[in-house]
Amino acid sequence: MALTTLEPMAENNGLPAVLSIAGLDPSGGAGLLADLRVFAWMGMYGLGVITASTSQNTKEVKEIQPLSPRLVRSQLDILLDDVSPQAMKTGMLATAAIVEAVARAFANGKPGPLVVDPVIRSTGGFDLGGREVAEAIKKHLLPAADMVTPNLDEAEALTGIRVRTAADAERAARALTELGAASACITGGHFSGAPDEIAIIDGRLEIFRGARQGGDEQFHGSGCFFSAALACLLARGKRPAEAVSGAKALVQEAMSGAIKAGSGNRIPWLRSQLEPGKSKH
Ligand code: PXL
Repeated sequence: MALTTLEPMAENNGLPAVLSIAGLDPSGGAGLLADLRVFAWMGMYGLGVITASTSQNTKEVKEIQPLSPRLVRSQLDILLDDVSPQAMKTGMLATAAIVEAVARAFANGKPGPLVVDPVIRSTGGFDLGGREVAEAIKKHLLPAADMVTPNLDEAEALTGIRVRTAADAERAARALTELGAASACITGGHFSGAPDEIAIIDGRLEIFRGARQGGDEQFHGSGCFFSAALACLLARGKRPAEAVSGAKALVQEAMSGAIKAGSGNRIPWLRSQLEPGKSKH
């Protein structure tokens, strides 16, 4: 069908819009490409504001080139002037100045709930913003966050609390809410024991129990997947606790169906979603 014969999309054809503000990982395992894939799997209309390009594959990150904070802000402003996402997430913001630019864009209100995935370092240990970004997130972005989703290292970088046990995680999650996030969920994938998520939601401790997938295997982009799925469920109007447990179930399913795109870490994949050439509808 010729494009010109298409009807204009009324309210995105009923699809909730979700925005990711994140970096580009060309391997598609993490960052914007991974988020957009999760959004599509979950029946969302995906929007993306890019913060940085990286050169990397499934094995290693080689280089990062952040965009100017001005260009990140300009992408956000023109987009939000026209389209209203039902939820948003941030991933790699790369520099303190970009964190500030994004936070300032939401200083006078947001179109929908915001999930902050405080990306600071890659699983392989590459610096994706480091201490300066952690400080800027803490100071500028947490107050705008409806939910912050750090792993153990990120929780420690944001709060200064060394997180090894569930009790440490509870203290760190509470500290994150005291720093301004409405809710905080510490992702348990890096716990040495069970991969439980430990959250403070509306001031209450909530523990989401999980079983470990693939032994000690590290996946590329599981944190991005989790926060993207969480944003989609919030966009659908789920309450925060329901959204966390739904996102956890999805990331576990995706880890058990993970694909090996290169010779590095496997990438979470939802095999129950559309298969190429087959429609569920
Ligand atoms: O998984 C964290 C992450 C997020 N965003 C981008 C990344 C990575 C890890 O490498 O490259 C763009």
